[in-house]
Amino acid sequence: MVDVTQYLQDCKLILVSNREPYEHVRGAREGESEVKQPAGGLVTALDPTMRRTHGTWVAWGSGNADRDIADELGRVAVPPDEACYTLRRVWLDEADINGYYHGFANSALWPLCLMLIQHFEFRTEYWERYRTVNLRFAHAVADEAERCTGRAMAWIQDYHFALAPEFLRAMQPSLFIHQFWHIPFPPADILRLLPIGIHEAVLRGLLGNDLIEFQIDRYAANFLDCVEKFIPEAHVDHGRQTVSFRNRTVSVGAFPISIDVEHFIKMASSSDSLARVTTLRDRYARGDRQLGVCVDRIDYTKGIPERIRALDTLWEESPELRERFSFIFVCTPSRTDLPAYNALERDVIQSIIATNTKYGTSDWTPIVLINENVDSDLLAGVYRAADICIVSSLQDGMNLVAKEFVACQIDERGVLILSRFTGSAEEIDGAMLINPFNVDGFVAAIRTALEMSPEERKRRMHRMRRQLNNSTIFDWLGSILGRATEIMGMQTQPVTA
Ligand code: ADQ
Repeated sequence: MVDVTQYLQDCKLILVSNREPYEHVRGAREGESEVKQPAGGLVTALDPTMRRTHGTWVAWGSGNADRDIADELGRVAVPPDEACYTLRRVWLDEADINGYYHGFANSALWPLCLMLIQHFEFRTEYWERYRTVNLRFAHAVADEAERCTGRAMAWIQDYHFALAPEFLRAMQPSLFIHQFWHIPFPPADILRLLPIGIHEAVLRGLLGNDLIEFQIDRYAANFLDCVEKFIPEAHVDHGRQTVSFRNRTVSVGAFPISIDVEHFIKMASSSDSLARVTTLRDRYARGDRQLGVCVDRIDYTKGIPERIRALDTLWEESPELRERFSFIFVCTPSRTDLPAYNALERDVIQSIIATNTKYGTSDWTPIVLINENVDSDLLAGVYRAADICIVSSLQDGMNLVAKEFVACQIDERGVLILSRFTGSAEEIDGAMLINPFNVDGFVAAIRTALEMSPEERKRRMHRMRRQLNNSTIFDWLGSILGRATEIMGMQTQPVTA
């Protein structure tokens, strides 16, 4: 494993994210609270780094008992059983959550960056709240930086904080600030759907960073194009991937995120997991029947209706393929405060019921829906049991499900059908690439996957597993922190005459 602490020996890491790594929630009995650690790749990867480097994590205090535990500044030592680092909670009221989080972040920036503009909605009130909350976060980070006796670096996560870097830069001019953008960055013609003045403000906000990390080069190039078009006082160097802006240099680059590969392999190899594989295959893949799997948050970017349509078309056009395979859909509800997400969930459930009614028999369920969040060790067993995994995102910054499936394919029997509009498609070599909008191409890919020989499956999966082993979440962390400290070093070097 890459030792990321080597980069932070004399530098305090102040991490900023919307979600917190530990949430205190009220227990069943009055006065009691319990701690929850939200599932997800980012917390899993960054919590050990924070534990070892004793930094500070600044995040929204979203638990209903969070205030009872924190001090007057919102600070609390975590993990609760073994205090290693500081969690600084930023408080949001209902109007903040509606405007900043559901509003500008999830109803404006999210659909815009994912280029699904039919879902894009801009309200001035959302924008104003987003600004206010970004400013509040910047104040919290600046205060944490001031408490440091030595050097510090602020590392901001994602599209919730496009304005915080500029605010923070004004408060702490010499602080090293960088940001990882988890989702795509759109081309200029899409970004300019934000009102005049707003898209420029988003770009100027981001230019408060010293380094901006994107998933793949194309998103970095889109960002540079947008800056060139909309920020006249900035000078873009496409070759070096830098922007000269307000007497500073902002670097951008591609740093594809990954997963804790070893952890997934370990979960998939466990005896529990093997037992689960046997049960699942007995139930859904007896004889020569095959088993497919899909895992997503129910989000309009994931192409879930498109996937159901492709399966339905396949069973309609090729009756001989009915009863030959079943699909497990592990779909967890997401952003349920937004009407578009509720409507999508209803639509997905109804379409699955309709498909099952149309083709199902007493012995065969075409699509098995698990409509909830499933623990990652259970997920590892499902990935291992499958013969096919479909990732059909209409757009996706990276898509970690594709990597999790590859990691858990210990027996190398599975085929990965992967949308070419994911960041993963540009990294993983060995998947069957699809365009989820092209119904016939999608159907043909599922047909080819079903018919693929065991040797060909093994050959492809083996190649993907080898690549993945060389590109884990720790490699990602190491390359980002390595680049950040390299730039920091150049900034502090004395200028020679
Ligand atoms: P997401 O849009 O959430 O992430 P993805 O990368 O696929 O997309 O990550 C989803 C994670 O949630 C995976 O770890 C997956 O296992 C888990 N998950 C999904 N459905 C689940 C379920 N039903 N039960 C349990 N776990 C489930 C954003 C960007 C992506 C980018 C990541 C990381 O949109 O493009 O890859 O951040 O940068």
